Amino acid sequence: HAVESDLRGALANGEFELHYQPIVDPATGNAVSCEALLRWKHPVAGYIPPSEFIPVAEDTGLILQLGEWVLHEACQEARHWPQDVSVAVNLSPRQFSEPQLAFQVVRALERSGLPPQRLELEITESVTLGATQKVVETISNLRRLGVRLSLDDFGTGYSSLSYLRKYAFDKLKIDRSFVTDLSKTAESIAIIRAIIGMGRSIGMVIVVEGVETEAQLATLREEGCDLVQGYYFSRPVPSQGIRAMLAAPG
Ligand code: G
Ligand code: G
Ligand code: MN
Ligand code: NA
Repeated sequence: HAVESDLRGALANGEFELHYQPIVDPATGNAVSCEALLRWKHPVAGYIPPSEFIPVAEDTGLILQLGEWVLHEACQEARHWPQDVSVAVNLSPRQFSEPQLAFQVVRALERSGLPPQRLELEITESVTLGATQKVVETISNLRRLGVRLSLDDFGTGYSSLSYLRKYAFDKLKIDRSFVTDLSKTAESIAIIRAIIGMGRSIGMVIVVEGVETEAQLATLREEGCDLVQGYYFSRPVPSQGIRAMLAAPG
């Protein structure tokens, strides 16, 4: 596993990259946004996935600098896209509990010139479990800036309907674990249907992650989910790849 000094060095040497994965309208196949996913391009070891270094960055506090880099990079990149699709940036719980987050977001928007409506922030469901006043304040500060908020990995924690109402997220991203069995069991369809109905009833846009097959897509279309994301459409790809994809939709 990475250590703090490796991560500081990597940040200083420009070894981090963002890859982008389209989030698609199932009716048209067109991207409406793209999720930025962090990669460490190590000069010797090659690409290192976030699971190997995000926890270290969180523990050491380096996530604040790394997260600021991600925000800037993602906003700058989205300015180069040939369509006005949004960019979605993942925030870790530690970033979310820091008061400077809203300032970092403002700076990234100002420097890049990206309109706030084109930035989405993804927050994992476990963040809401703290239910602190601070979390509520951070969310409302971010919303006032005009950025969109998504609740990520939904279904892996214990959020209730009342939680979702209280936090006023724009999008609900149903965790990919719910999609895996979709073509196999009636229960899995019933669960997705229930989550979609629940999210809809409080005005959220429903995104289903981890779509890998035509059969899964067909089921999700039938269930009326708003947006889909997964390897079936595209793996996360580097900047040149996403620019090419957005330049030649369909
Ligand atoms: O792309 P991949 O499956 O390797 O991503 C694994 C995890 O890393 C996901 O939970 C994702 O949300 C998280 N992640 C990816 N990019 C970032 C990032 O820029 N910041 C934070 N905090 N988490 C990220
Ligand atoms: O936690 P978060 O939802 O941010 O993580 C997204 C992760 O899911 C990324 O690491 C991305 O690479 C991965 N991912 C995206 N689409 C698929 C898919 O269709 N199947 C699988 N297994 N993983 C996916
Ligand atoms: Mn995510
Ligand atoms: Na997720």
